[in-house]
Amino acid sequence: MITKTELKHLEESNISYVTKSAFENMISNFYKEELSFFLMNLEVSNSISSNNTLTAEFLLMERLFHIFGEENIKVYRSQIGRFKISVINLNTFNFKRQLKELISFFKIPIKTEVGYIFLNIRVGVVYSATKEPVQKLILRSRLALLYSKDNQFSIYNKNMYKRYYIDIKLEELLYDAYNENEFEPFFQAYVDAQTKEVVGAEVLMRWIKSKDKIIPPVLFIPVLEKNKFIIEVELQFIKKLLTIYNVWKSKYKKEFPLSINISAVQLSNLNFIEEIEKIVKEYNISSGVLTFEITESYIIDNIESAASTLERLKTLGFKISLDDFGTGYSTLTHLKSLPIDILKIDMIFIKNITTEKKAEIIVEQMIEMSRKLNIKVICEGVETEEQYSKLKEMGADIIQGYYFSTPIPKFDFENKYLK
Ligand code: G
Ligand code: G
Ligand code: MN
Repeated sequence: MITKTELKHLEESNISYVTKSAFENMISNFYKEELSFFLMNLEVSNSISSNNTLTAEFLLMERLFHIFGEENIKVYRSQIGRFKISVINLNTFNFKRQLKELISFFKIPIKTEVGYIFLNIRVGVVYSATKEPVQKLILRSRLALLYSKDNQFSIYNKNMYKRYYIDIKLEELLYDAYNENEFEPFFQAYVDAQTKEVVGAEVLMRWIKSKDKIIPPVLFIPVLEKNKFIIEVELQFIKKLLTIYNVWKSKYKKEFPLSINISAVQLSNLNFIEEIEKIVKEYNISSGVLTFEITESYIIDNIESAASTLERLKTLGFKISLDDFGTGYSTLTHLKSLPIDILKIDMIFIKNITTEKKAEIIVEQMIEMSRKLNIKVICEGVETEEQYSKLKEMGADIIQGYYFSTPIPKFDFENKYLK
């Protein structure tokens, strides 16, 4: 724990930041002297309040000096919480180890006498061996920062440039697509394993760029997640989905469950959940119709906040489905403590179920365990008759996969299953 006196002391310490031009000159000189060095582009921020960003900066400097040695580093502070730092005379191995040490200090809240300080730190790194003019090195470190995650560092590589230009272009196109309302739900049937009846569907987003250009989510959702635009896009998408649903409901007098995928960025956004609540009221959707599919990795990465977010969704009447189950380091313990209604066994297990005894045993056990925990099981990626029969035999609840249907547009889904 850091005492009040230590904090005060820290804040009164005289940190000597260098100016921008001094920093740039210095790097040029490193070159002339053939010194090897690392350039870090570092961002430190408070997770919630920003009133102690300055304290954060002091803590950061204290750690930096402690880990790298005050004599080895020079710091230019470009904005509040943003720094460019050069570290000289190091080998890569040491540098990575020290960076990890720095980051691990910020990973858990810092306890002080006046309360905890929650900080995020991100670091983009470039190594001098790339021998480029200063401006280019700085740009590269910024790119590396852009592609780093909270409490991680990323080291510049050439592909980042390519990715950057593609991402910028894609961002613009995605913004146009949002304005043109081009995101469309496709539907993939959920089938009762015992009766082969269609009992619902997974809704999968597609970007219909033009009539014959259908873009799958893997190509654009990561960009939307990065710039957080996924929130707006998904809300627009859900409105479109619920409009379709309500038309079907009154036309066919049928209600059936729909599963929507949501990612970590969305679940961590309080406003997103409030907006969903409003939309569901506005569209008069019965409780229990919507299930949210969340991935196992979201829970692992957000273990503290996940429980309360999921409880909140449950209170609002939504069901929770754990997607891609078995692909992370498995969360059997979480199944007990989290409010999960459905578990989706990932297709990597289903794939080998008829050829590998081990896969068969694992799936059988997952089904058995879920039954005991009163959790429904969906088996993803069923592609063959043999796989289907096996799963039916094992007592699986619901099946999804190309054996029954691929994800299809609304008209096909309506013609195939609703009429
Ligand atoms: O349909 P396809 O297999 O291409 O989907 C790939 C991934 O995209 C899936 O893992 C799915 O979870 C994700 N995905 C599909 N639709 C949505 C959506 O509306 N929102 C989010 N966040 N992810 C989606
Ligand atoms: O991660 P998530 O479970 O949300 O991803 C679902 C995706 O899996 C869908 O986008 C769909 O395209 C894909 N999928 C569904 N059924 C099958 C299948 O039987 N085989 C394969 N290869 N992919 C499938
Ligand atoms: Mn899914």
